[in-house]
Amino acid sequence: MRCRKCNRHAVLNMRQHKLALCEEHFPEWFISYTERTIRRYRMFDRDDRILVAVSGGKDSLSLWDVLLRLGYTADGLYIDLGIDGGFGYSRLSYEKVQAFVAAHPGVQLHVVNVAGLYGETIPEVASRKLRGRDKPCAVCGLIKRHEMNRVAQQEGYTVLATGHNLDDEVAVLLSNVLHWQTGYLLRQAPVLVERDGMARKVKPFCRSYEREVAAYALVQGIDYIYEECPYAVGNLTNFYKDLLARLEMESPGTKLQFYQGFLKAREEGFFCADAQGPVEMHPCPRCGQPTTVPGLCAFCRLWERDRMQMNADWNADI
Ligand code: Q46
Ligand code: ZN
Ligand code: ZN
Repeated sequence: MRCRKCNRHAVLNMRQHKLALCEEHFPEWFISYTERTIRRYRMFDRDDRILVAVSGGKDSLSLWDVLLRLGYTADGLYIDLGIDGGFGYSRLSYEKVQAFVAAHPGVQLHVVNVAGLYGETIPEVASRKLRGRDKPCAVCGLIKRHEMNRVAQQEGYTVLATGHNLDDEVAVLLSNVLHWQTGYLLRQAPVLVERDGMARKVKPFCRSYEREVAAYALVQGIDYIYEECPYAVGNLTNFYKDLLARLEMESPGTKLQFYQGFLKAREEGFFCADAQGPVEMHPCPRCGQPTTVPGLCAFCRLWERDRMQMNADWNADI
């Protein structure tokens, strides 16, 4: 396979774009494709201060790299979840983030240590609250969202960027459609506008295939953690990703069409009207972040040790 631009050996053949590129032209294309996604969905501009949530994985570190190369003001946020999984997952992830920072003088990294701040790691708080009934992902997601918002607000960032790629978005979309989660479909977007004290959230890689992001990290020499979080193994999202990979194999471009078709339907108003009207939000009396039910938000209830087990739907507070 030859590069469309220079006829040299291509490092990646993107059948969905009918485009093969070499190691010089692929990263150029990938960076400009990301810029087009940022502009297309009006994610942010040069005046914004962007906080990139970095996990040490290929997606978030590649995103940070691309935003810096495009000249945006982008700093990082690493949340130490205290997950070991028998191989030091959080420690290894942090080492990758630190290596990235060392290779990019001038960038700022904010670090939140969950156990240091709140007294328990993610597995600890999850086992106290869930009593082993479930994986810690719901608790983890709740804490990460809360901390991203808190740091963005306290440090004056206007935008919170995450490295979710097309494969992530399409797997969530399939799950939301299969279960007709209309509330989640309403909120699944490349940009969630700021409101009620929550930072604007953006996903600049939402139209980029996971293998494109992986190829970008490889070509640019970005060192990232290959291992997934131990709690991600065998989850339903990965099952949907496998199904979608089979569809993509048979019919290249399926994932992109599915996702872009959904976004087009959104733009045409398909998922924009909430039958029950807009959800009323109330500020949490302790942390000030918005919550759907008056009283302490789900995050603050997590740390209420003497009260009854939380039974609220955490996702209601996204
Ligand atoms: S980090 Fe946290 Fe994920 Fe690990 S515990 Fe689950 S939610 S799988 S993105
Ligand atoms: Zn080339
Ligand atoms: Zn709160």
